[in-house]
Amino acid sequence: MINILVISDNVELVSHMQTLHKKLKGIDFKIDYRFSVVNKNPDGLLSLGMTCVDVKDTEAVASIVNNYDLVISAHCKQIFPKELVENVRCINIHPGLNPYNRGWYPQVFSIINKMPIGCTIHEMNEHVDHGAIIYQRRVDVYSDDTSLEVYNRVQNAEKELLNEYFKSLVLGSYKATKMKGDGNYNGIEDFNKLCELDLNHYGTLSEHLDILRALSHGEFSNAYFTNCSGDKVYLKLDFIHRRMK
Ligand code: 0FX
Repeated sequence: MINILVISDNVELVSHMQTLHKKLKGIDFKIDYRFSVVNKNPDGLLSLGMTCVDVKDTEAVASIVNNYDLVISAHCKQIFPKELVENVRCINIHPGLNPYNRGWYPQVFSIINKMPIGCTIHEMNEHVDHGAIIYQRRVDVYSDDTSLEVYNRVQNAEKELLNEYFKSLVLGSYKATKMKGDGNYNGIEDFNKLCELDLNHYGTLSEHLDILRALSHGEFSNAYFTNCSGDKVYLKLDFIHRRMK
């Protein structure tokens, strides 16, 4: 029996993975789903039958190591500790094309620094988004994309990889390849810094459009400046397309 634990804070990925169990026909397996304890809004995950786990808790880690053969992290809000990744096979589904823009919100940084973007399924080690690469898929970025369009394209690519390789991931029948270099990493503090617009920043209009579209993601309030009354004023880009025919 292969015992699998999926730890995810992403409703869409979990819903998708739950449709893939049929791909494991003929394999003796059990899959449990958990969300991370730091998730402040787990309603959607609770409605998928999930319960919570704290991967920073020593007893929880020991229990995972003793009871599971494979842990799949699918957009988990907690970073897995060394004790977990070194004692059970852990793989991560990451919304970025490692080693480029590892860490937070890869597509935001790719829109600005033009590094490739896509998704990566990789073995986990103690560093963030860093282990050997199992499967990857690159996606395009267009000049009229905001962060949201690129993110949706990345998430579709993640689902495609899962459709194609779920069985191989469960069985461990893949060849993982060491990353070519460490690439670069962006933390949440880099994202927060980007959000605080510097109104004296010099650059081309194209560079400024890139910053604003990278920080535009549906209903999220990201980019802001502070007005003369000391209030934060948030802004985002909304592209309107007109066909010229
Ligand atoms: O599932 P996910 O892409 O993110 C999760 C975790 O929340 C995150 O901590 C972890 N690093 C990642 C691998 O998995 O969903 P999300 O809703 O947190 O973010 C989705 C996108 O939404 C993100 O790429 C950029 C955008 N976003 C998100 C937040 C919270 C914003 O533009 N502003 C925000 O404040």
